[in-house]
Amino acid sequence: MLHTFSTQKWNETFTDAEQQQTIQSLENGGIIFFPELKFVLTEQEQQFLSPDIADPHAKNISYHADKLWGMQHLSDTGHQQLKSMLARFSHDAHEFIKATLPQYAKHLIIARTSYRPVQICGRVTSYRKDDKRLHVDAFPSAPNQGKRILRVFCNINPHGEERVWRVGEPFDKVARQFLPKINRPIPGSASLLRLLKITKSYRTAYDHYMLQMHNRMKADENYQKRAEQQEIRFPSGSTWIVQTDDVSHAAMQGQYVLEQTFYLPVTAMRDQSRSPLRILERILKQELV
Ligand SMILES: O=C(O)CCC(=O)C(=O)O
Ligand SMILES: [Fe+2]
Repeated sequence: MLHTFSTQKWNETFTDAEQQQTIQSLENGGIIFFPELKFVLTEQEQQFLSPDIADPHAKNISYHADKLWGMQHLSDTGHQQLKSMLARFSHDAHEFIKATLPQYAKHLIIARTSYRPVQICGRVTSYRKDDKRLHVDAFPSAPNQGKRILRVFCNINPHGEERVWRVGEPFDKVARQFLPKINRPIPGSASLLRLLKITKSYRTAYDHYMLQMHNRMKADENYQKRAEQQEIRFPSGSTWIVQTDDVSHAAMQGQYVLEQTFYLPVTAMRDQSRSPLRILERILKQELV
């Protein structure tokens, strides 16, 4: 499950053998883990180590295309400084993916950066938004037409608190369990969602099945308890890379994490037959994008 590397620098070079290991591990549903790779905040950035700067209505503080949202109570200067911190993390995470997974580098699409200063444990939210329940990622308003969701997480907790995850069954097993309960997409619904601006791009049949799996996994209390799962504790000062469309996960406890999302076309994979897109297509015996 975890493949551990002793990397300490965001711009470290990886040997050919290590690059083979990282890509293989990731495409087999593993998590690549860097227990000694820290993101060090400047003295000025440490002012952001407080949950009070997060807008309680937003899930996270987000940064993309030079815009910041999901924050509150910041002066103009604070706003700029927090934006710079997220931009700096985004840059480091991108450099790091180029080093660890160079085969992916030129195909990567840089998506949102997030900062999560709120303690997860005890946070109350609707079941669909509740990441304390096992799920595979699928974004309701941002369909990705089969592209992989590749994420870099870094625990920056200043009090040594771990980020505690549960990791569930392999994607193929999750899919075989939930697909039989999911209806086909309603013809015309994807165009309507796009027209009404509910989705930012076209919700393909793939996106429909992924979102339904995400929702049904979270809704199923029995599944949450009974599914095969294991706890993983990511220490503060550690970093991990995971494809969250494929790896069933739940975040149970922890505070202060930075995260960078990338999208990757399946054609950039070494073995695209392992992608959720191709797995769902094999099970359903039809093209989904
Ligand atoms: O915040 C975390 O540790 C992970 C939450 C989660 O499920 C996600 O970001 O997809
Ligand atoms: Fe998730």
